[in-house]
Amino acid sequence: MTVMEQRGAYRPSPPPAWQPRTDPAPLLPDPEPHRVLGTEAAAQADPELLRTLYAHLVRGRRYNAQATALTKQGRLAVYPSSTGQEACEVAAALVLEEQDWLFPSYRDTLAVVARGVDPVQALTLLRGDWHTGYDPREHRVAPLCTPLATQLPHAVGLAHAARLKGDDVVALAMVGDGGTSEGDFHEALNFAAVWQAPVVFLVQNNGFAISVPLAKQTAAPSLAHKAVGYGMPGRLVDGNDAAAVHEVLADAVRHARAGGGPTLVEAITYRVDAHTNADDATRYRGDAEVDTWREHDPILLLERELTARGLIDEDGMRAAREDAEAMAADLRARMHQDPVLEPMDLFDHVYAEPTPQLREQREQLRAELEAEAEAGQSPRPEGALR
Ligand SMILES: Cc1ncc(C[n+]2csc(CCOP(=O)(O)OP(=O)(O)O)c2C)c(N)n1
Repeated sequence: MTVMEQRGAYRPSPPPAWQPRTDPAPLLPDPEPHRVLGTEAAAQADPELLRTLYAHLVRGRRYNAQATALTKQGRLAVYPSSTGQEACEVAAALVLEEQDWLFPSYRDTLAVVARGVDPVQALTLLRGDWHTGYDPREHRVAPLCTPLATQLPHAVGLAHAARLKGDDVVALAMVGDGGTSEGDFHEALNFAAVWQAPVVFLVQNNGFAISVPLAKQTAAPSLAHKAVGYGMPGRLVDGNDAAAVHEVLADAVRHARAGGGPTLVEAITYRVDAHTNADDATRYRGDAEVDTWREHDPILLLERELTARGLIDEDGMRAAREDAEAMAADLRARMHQDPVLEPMDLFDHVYAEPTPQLREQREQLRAELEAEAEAGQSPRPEGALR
């Protein structure tokens, strides 16, 4: 018998212990991103929700424009605009209950503000201050996270701990398409699924990780497909359709709250502005591509729906713009006031118990500042030293 004949005769049977753990079919994302606006499903959407989403979207866009202007005026060190992605930002904040937690990345200031954080406090980090600017516990919003994807294991840990304690808490963690290539993404999703932690992962696929397009980032059929490998459902949604993003995220939050475990949601969207004010996007993409996405703009899509259903008129749209303008004027005025910074704060909130080295450095700085103050070299405000 030839080797080929022997192989042909060999009929392998599965090893005795093997059986599929989960049926992958229900976990697979639908082939098309979920859409609501402009479809028959839009008739079912709650008019109040659509109006609320609209008001937040218009405010969000104005906030991005104002924050970008503040970088040019030297009031902000850097700003990663989310213009074009407002639907994801706003929906992520609005689907959560008060007791839930939001874990944003550096691009998600709008979600942080929509969750109720003061618009100025939300910019503290990007202003170059050394602390978060807001109390994460007050609004249940973790610090805006600059290292890619590290917020994801934090979200899983918090959600898992809450579940062990019997607290009704869902964590929603936001990440970019580039962030899905990080080890932290893998570890977070793996643990979340194994522990069935009440977490929703929202990937905003905005096409780029700075200059790296998605095609160079991953060979996966979609980012939502990655969910299946971890044993959680993957969902695809049109990230510029605020009603659709809200619906898909709300479903995922409900599922997590009911003990159903985590979900990975991929929202297909587009970053219309450059990566940050320090980036020149014309070096890696053309205007034609950006223009195509401008036609699928989240505010435009919602405005068309609201108008078609007679839920908003010119006056309503003007009122939303005026409200956004007032918010921007307040932001501008407050951001133009110099913050009172206390150098000694540098050592706070680093460790629960400061190390001997930190204590030593702290005393060294205190001595230097006191010497400066005695020599009259430091115009620090009264009471700044402690
Ligand atoms: C661990 C880590 N590696 C590299 C960087 C540098 N970096 C900052 S933003 C970015 C691109 C991230 O792209 P994506 O995750 O798609 O998010 P987006 O900026 O598009 O929102 C990179 C590589 C970082 N911040 N953290």
